[in-house]
Amino acid sequence: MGVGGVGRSRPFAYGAQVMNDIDSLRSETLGAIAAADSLDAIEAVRVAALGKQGSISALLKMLGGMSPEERQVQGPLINGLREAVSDAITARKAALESQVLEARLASERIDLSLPAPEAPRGSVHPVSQVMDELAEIFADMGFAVAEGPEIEDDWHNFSALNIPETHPARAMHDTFYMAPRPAGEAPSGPEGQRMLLRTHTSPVQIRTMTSQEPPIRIIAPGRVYRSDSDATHTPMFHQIEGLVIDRGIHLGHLKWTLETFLRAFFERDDVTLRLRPSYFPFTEPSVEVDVGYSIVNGKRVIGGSEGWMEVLGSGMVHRRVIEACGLDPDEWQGFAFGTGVDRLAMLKYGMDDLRAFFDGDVRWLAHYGFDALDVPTLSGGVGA
Ligand code: 2NL
Repeated sequence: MGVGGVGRSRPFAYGAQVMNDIDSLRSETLGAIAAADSLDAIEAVRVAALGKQGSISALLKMLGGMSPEERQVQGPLINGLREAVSDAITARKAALESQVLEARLASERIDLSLPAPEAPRGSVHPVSQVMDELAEIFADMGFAVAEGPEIEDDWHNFSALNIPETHPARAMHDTFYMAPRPAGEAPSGPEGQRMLLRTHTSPVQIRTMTSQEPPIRIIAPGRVYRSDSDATHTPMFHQIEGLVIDRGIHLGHLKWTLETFLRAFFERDDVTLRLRPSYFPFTEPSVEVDVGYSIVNGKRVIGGSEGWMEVLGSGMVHRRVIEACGLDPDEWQGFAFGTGVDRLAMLKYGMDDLRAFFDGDVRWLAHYGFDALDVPTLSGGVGA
């Protein structure tokens, strides 16, 4: 007979009948407990015996209908049965639980003496690493990092920088313009200006000059875009520009700043600078900066004096640019500079193909990338 059927099928009968029931229930239930081979099975036995509709619960309910004398005899017997079954269930459950745990421990065991598994790891792109190095070097000289939109308007990218409508940099082959709106629709930018992808990070400095009071000391690193693509040019590349605006700023401040920056970046004290007169619409005078290099194992290395290599463009901020930003050029002067981050990375870390920078080839990244924990700091060194 099934354990679950005991309570329901038995007619109420006291005395010898009840004692009979207790004995057979005890052996049936204890047998079922011993036979239960899973936690689910033991739970089923518990519900059938001790649950609301269970066989032992039915016996306990019968106590209420008995005479006091009979209850005094049957009560301890039925309660004894309930306790014995309950204890047996608890013990069996504990045994089954430890069996389950043993099985898990056996199947999930790991050998902690094995070397760590080789997991795929990312690396920091040389461009990101160099940007972090530049931010660290300039932060030490009191420069903040400024950022701005990559989609710009004509005024911030060109007009404010004294670049006239006829300047070749505005020509279609250099600048990526946003598609013009169909006739009759609202113009894309402020005051009907055409929007474009910034061709340099100078508009970030324009935005800083029009929104902050001088003195200003900022660097503006970021992506820039030009419609140009060959072995040494990619349509997107990275630039960093620097800007200082204060009273009484002159070319000497510019030269010291660039010299200090280049010596820190290339981690050599023998970096020498050569300033050559040049032309940019936004600076006057304008200077191009060369650094001395030497040849080691057939490769150019910054430092020494075997030749000169151009690394930067710079100059004193043109008074028309200062005026365009709403400042009085007789009170405020400044210098600015700009250079390519990708090229700086190539020079410092000996890479010779610019296009590999943007291929996303994991083998190249594994070779030239940096460990995520190798954060450049001035105290720990900004180099590799
Ligand atoms: C180069 C030359 C340069 C600047 C960028 C600049 C910015 C403002 C005002 C004046 Cl807001 N000048 N930037 C000045 C001189 C040179 O970059 O060869 N870049 C790759």
